[in-house]
Amino acid sequence: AKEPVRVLVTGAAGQIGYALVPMIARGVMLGADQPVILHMLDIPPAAEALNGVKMELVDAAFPLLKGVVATTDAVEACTGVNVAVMVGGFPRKEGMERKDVMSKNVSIYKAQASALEKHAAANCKVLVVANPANTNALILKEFAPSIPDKNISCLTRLDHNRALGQISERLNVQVSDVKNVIIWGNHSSSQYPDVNHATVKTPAGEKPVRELVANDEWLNGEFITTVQQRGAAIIKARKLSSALSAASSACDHIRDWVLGTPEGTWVSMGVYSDGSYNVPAGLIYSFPVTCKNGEWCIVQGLPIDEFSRKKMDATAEELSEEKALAYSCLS
Ligand code: NAX
Repeated sequence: AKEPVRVLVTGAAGQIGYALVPMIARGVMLGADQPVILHMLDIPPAAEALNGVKMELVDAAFPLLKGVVATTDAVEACTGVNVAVMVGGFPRKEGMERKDVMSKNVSIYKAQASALEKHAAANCKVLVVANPANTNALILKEFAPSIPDKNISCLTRLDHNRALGQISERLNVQVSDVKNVIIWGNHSSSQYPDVNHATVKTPAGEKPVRELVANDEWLNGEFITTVQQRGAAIIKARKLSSALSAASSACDHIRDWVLGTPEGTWVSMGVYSDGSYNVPAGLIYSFPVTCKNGEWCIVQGLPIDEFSRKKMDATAEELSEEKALAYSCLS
């Protein structure tokens, strides 16, 4: 039998946490034959609710779940974890300045970076979900210098999956037959959902999405804004932000990272830029990646047209500004 993998979920008493922990305990994230021990962290005001989640995990009698740690102590939560999903953060409330929200998250991610660096298992893989996701991940990276850059990422897989979903609805095809969309840049409304390399599996072989949709106006307009604004549309409809889709995408992100992407398929991950595609090095930016043996690798050599270039640069510019704002909170 396999040794259990320890998975940390911060903000585990929140909405995404509530959807995510049962998925992990059912093997959706790491596989149906992989036992897990869940480490759940939240803050003292949520301690009672967190304990309630722990009670429900016990009650669900998940065969793969070999233990649950529920705590408000970051050191205890981080100790020995192999995978860390960082969902906890400070949300933007109405009337708050961007700088004030950034400042709260910078201090949270600075502290949790140290706890992970000192106490997580060697080679722990980190996924930041909490917003501003890219910049929180960058702060985490800066304050956990002994964790390799390659082990720190942020979630843009939800945006990627939303793009697949929109194409599948438009063409009335199975979502599993659509692949290789790309989310470039920030997990914010400046992100660029790119279909220029996306394909659909048809009885006559793989066809480009552009050819099948045959409507550049829709692809360059409404498709992009729908994906960019999907989070807001969910809030409007549900009066709560995306939770089940965020949790499911977080599982997809870790599963593909650990177990590998299928041959010929790439996914989007927010990762530390090495300057590929002329994206400034030193930002956490969403790129198309393939994964093998537990490591991601940026897909190289895709042709970029002028329309894409502008959008990729605009979202990089926003990330550079966020980075500057985050650093100004440190001094
Ligand atoms: P909730 O407010 O329901 O849950 C957040 C939880 O984090 C709360 O239980 C809170 O007590 C806890 N928390 C706060 N500070 C903490 C700290 N220092 N340590 C540990 N826990 C802490 O929010 P939820 O809807 O679950 O969303 C969580 C985060 O995901 C938000 O930042 C949200 O903006 C972000 N999202 C990111 C997405 C992505 O694709 N990257 C999509 C979904 C989501 O909007």
